[in-house]
Amino acid sequence: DDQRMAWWRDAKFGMFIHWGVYAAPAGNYHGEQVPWIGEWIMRQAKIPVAEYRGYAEEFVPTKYDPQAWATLAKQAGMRYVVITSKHHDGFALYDSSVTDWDIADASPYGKDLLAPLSEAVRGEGLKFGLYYSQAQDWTHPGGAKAGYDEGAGWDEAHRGRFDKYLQDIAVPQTEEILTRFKPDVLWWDTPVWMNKERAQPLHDLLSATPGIITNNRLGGGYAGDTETPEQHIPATGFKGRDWETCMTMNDTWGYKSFDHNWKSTETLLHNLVDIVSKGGNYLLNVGPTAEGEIPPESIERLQEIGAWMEVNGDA
Ligand code: FUL
Repeated sequence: DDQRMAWWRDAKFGMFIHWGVYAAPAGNYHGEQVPWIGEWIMRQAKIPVAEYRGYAEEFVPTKYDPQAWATLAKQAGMRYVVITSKHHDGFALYDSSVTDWDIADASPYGKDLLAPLSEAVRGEGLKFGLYYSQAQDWTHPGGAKAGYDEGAGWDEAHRGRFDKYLQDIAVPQTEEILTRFKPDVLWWDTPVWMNKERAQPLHDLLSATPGIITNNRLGGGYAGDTETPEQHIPATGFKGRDWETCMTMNDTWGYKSFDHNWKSTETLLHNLVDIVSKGGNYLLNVGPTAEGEIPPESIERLQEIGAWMEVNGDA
């Protein structure tokens, strides 16, 4: 296990990428600025499934330049990249064969976004990881969570059995992403209503994937490899556990047009040093636009971090 974790422990610093259809509304719905994190807009504004699907028409990342993203991460001193293969809205950034709610079938862009990024990232010598929202899926029946009954949401279209959703969508998609993109990390999230039995098939898929590193958010009592403090730095590290703080550069993971609350480069560097001194990793987020651009404020900060790394980094 020490051998499996070696690259990750050595990495210290990674890029998180939250990218999907929510970047099109960018926090705005019917002329209103929707509060809170941008990738939750569908849930926050209770947007009906059929209407939300329409945003895929506007998610057309013609300016997507995976090589530029890989170079940016590399030059900032990051050693791995983790991108949302599917977030809570259920939209896949690759051509999934189990649904048409994906970039290839639902967006005019019409082709996979993940393989080009994995090639560019790995070409720079960095590791490539995938985030996958296994427990929340606000598009496929049975996957919505709205604090109501299991399998019910804010739209009739949500009605369905959670177990059926897991079997029809989450398990086959996990299998797809593992075999197609061979990620070095599988980053689960928000294990609402997961239990041992439900997590088991997903856990089994990972067991059959040598070398893969996973976090503590599968649910069902599976500890995974890493603790995942979110948006904060713990006072001390975790005894005997690997850990990674994930954090936004402003106040949202997914792109919002009106979030200008950027942390300074100085703060980001202090965070990195604080985390690394306690034995953790820093997974710092960028939220690209629907056109496929990382916001200039993020690029600027990553470049400044890179300049600091040139003097103070170890590679
Ligand atoms: C959370 C999610 O609900 C957020 O949208 C984001 O992905 C964050 C990293 O994890 O729990």
